Amino acid sequence: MKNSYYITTPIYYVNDVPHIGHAYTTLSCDIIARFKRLDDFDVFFLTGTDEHGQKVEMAAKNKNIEPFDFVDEVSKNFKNLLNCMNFSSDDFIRTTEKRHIDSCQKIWKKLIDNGHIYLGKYSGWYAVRDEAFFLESEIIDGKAPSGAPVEWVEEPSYFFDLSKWQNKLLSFYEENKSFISPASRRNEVISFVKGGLKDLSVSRTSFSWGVKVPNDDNHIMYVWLDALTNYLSACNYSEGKNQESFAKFWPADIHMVGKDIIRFHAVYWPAFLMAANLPLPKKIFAHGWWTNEGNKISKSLGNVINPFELVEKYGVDQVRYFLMREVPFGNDGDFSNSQLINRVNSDLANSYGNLFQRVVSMICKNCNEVVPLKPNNYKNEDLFLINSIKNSMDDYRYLIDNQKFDQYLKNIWITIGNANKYVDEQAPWSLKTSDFSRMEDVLYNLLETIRQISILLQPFMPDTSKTILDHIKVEHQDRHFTSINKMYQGGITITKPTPMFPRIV
Ligand code: ME8
Repeated sequence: MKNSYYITTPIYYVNDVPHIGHAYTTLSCDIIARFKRLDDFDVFFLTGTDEHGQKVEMAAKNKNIEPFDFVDEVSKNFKNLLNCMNFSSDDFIRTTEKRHIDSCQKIWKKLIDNGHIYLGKYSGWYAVRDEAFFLESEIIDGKAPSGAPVEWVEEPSYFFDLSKWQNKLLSFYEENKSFISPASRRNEVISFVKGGLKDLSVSRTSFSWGVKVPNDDNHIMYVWLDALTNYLSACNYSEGKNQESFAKFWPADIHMVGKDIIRFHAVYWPAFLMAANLPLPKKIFAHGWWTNEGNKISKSLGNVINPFELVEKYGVDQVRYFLMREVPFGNDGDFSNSQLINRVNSDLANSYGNLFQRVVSMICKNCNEVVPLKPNNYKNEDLFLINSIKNSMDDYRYLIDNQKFDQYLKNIWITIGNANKYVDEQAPWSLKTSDFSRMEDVLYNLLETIRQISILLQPFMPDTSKTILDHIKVEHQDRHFTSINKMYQGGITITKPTPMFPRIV
């Protein structure tokens, strides 16, 4: 039986249209999901939309639309992003679905039964933009630490006994060193928890757009308890009889999030789960934030980067490559059109595209469009080239398991660079007259290297890899990672290539 692998994106608020930040988080998950599938895991890749809470209710009100109609409309934009960016998610959860509401009510009852929720009264600050409560001591110049406006809230509320979980959380972080990654985020969370935890308000009464608290219709659940529970809902937590999927996929292998929501995932979520006697996810990875040409991205500044426009302008694999190659995952990054264009022209058009173009063209021109047969013997420089990826598969696995996407790409580009150098050094155009059989061996070795590179690049650039693997006639069942070790079948007829990555002027 295959090993299972469960990966999630945050579920996105439907108060707004998707932007580059949403595309970035989901892209990182798509790459891991595709990699794991090619590496023989049974993958469940979940994304979706967060449709309750005051922020969404207000956005609907501003448009004079009923919340239900509003969320139906906006959540479509997030679904469209999946196609646009070529995301391979297995499920799309919406928090207004019955399966999710049932699952929220189930976990609530469990928390009540286990004695971790009690009724009280909340009075304090609340930031609608962050959907978060703040202590007086956290307020800076009358605002939340994120800069979001806050309002004073006084209302009856149920509380979760978060204060009791401080030591258990700290021991858990200690015993599970990679639970919070990268390390800088781990330190941040540990010092927050060491600072002491207050019981958390987990219901609201001043508005109604949310999941009803079981047995108390005046309250709706706090939107973060509702939202986090999506990770359970999607693998059938609420369905008593049909729990194979839950047994198979829970706990999740990784929740991918932006650094803005680490506290909810690394403090509240494990505490809720422990209190409900449920196993904890294996890892929370918090990536950094993009700015736009040096400025914070915000609607009011009018500098939101629209992923649909970006893909339209530059192409989907170009955008996917740039986002993952430009910035070490976990760090903040600055988006700039000129950098994107540089990357496309130098790494994609000049290096990878050019390698494919010149090798296939030479085969067509010199070998009558037939790929030469596998060589009978190899020189050291041939083996260096054709074995470099084969011998490094465990390194690539390590890089994916540690979210080092830029390093993965850098390593592949070293092989691409070596292949281009091999072309120049072996000079097949002069071998054509001096040693035809050596020219055939050289061209075979190059195509074999291109085959391996394209298999390994599938998670990052699925369309390009498919085009290349189709072009050189690698069968579908031979595109799996175990096939890296199978040598390329020579003797196949191929056609002249068209440029893979047109240069952007
Ligand atoms: O927080 N750079 O939803 P949200 C990189 N519904 N990533 C960015 C970004 C930027 N400039 N801006 C946003 C929520 N993101 C909750 C989540 S999960 C149970 C509930 C990404 O629509 C980043 O992943 O505000 C961030 O965490 C997410 O969008 C926030 O999406």
